[in-house]
Amino acid sequence: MDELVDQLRAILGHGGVLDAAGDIAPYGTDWRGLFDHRPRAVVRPADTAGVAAAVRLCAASGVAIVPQGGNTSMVGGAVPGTAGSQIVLSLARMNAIRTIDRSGLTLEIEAGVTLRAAQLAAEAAGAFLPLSISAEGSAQIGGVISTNAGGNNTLRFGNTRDLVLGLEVVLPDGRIWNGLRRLRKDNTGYALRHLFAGAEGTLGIITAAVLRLAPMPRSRIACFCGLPSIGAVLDLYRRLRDEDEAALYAFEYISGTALDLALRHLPGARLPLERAAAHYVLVELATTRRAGDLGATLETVLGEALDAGSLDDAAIANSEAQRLAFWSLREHMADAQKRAGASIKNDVSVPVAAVPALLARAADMLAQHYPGARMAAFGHIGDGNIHLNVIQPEGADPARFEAQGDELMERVNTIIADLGGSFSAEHGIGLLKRHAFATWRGEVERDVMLRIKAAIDPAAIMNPGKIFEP
Ligand code: 2HG
Ligand code: ZN
Repeated sequence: MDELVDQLRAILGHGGVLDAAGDIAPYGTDWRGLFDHRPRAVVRPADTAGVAAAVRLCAASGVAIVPQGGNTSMVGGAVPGTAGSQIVLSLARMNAIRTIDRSGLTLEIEAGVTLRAAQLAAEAAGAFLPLSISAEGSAQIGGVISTNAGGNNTLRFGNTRDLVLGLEVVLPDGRIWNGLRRLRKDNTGYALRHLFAGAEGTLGIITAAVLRLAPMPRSRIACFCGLPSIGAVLDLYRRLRDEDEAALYAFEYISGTALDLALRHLPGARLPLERAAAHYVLVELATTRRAGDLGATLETVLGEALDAGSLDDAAIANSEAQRLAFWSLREHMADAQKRAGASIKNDVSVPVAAVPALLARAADMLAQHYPGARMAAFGHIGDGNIHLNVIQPEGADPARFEAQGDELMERVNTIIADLGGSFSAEHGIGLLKRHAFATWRGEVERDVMLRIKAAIDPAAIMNPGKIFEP
């Protein structure tokens, strides 16, 4: 190991390798604080050739590599699975915006560019990157693609993989696959880019990508609504979708419990409505059309929902600052819940129509088995993706509550399976859910995945312990 670290230093320079305890500690801990496994060292290559050289050295010594971007994984996907023996490869220094093709609407960037920086680069060129997640200020593109992150615009533009036209990947043997094509059509054998997207770094290290952009909307309007029931939330969703699906860029759900926690724990947060409600949604409509009158569309639909008894109250943002304030409340849900104590996160999805059954059955299950635990559900309800997060009872011991995590998740998963859903909608498997993965996926599916893994990474050095149990 010491020899490997010396060799890595020889090729990457002193600034390219960290191994002092204080320097490497943050790379071993995930955002949620669930895992804490120090890597042996952290390498920070500045270019693709540097990544390839580092991977070749690790491969020659049979040492495992953990690719890491912004370290915002919700499932421990980007930290070592064991302490002291793995090398974290940080992509943070590979942060160049390579090219923007304004007429072809594509963006080529390196893996270490944060999602926020990528959005701003697109915007500066007059285009729109239709990908937005709460962690976008820190999450880096390589990790976002490796997770196949979803987020707020999925209902209109798809998940991350739907935006990936091309990839550059360093394979576990150190070869570089240059698949940086920017074609809309390219039916030439297996779509490898889709294999690496969502692979959680287990098949190789994404070093650069070509993303599909969209035209910049000419106008946007955001609205914060209070609603009496979960049925009313779905009713409003269907009305908006059927009125103008192309303009429905986001439809985000926040339960009353989740909103209360945000108001309590986020400094300066306030409810944008006059009265509290049982459920809330944040709607965003946008259009590239010159004549598109989003305000009229929204008012018509809200008026109908009000008449039908599906809406209590609504506030339409009257300035860009107010629109951003609505979004800030939504995007800080995870922070608020972190401050509220130990939480067990269930990032689940079901067919949209089954969301009311999911919430009702989960509430019954929690009342029966975890009295006092708070169900702080929120999320991307238009995709049927609910963050069914359960926060510890007030005043309870966080460690004792956390210890019930696997059992509680299993109980949620039983409901999810019954409703034809998924136990991991957008956060992936990582270290956290790998035990559930084994039972969740059938024999055939798991066998095919393991064969793919073995074919591309026969020595199992690429992010080992993620997705599959060792
Ligand atoms: C979000 O939608 C993220 O804000 C985080 O996916 C979800 O904290 C969570 O459970
Ligand atoms: Zn989410």
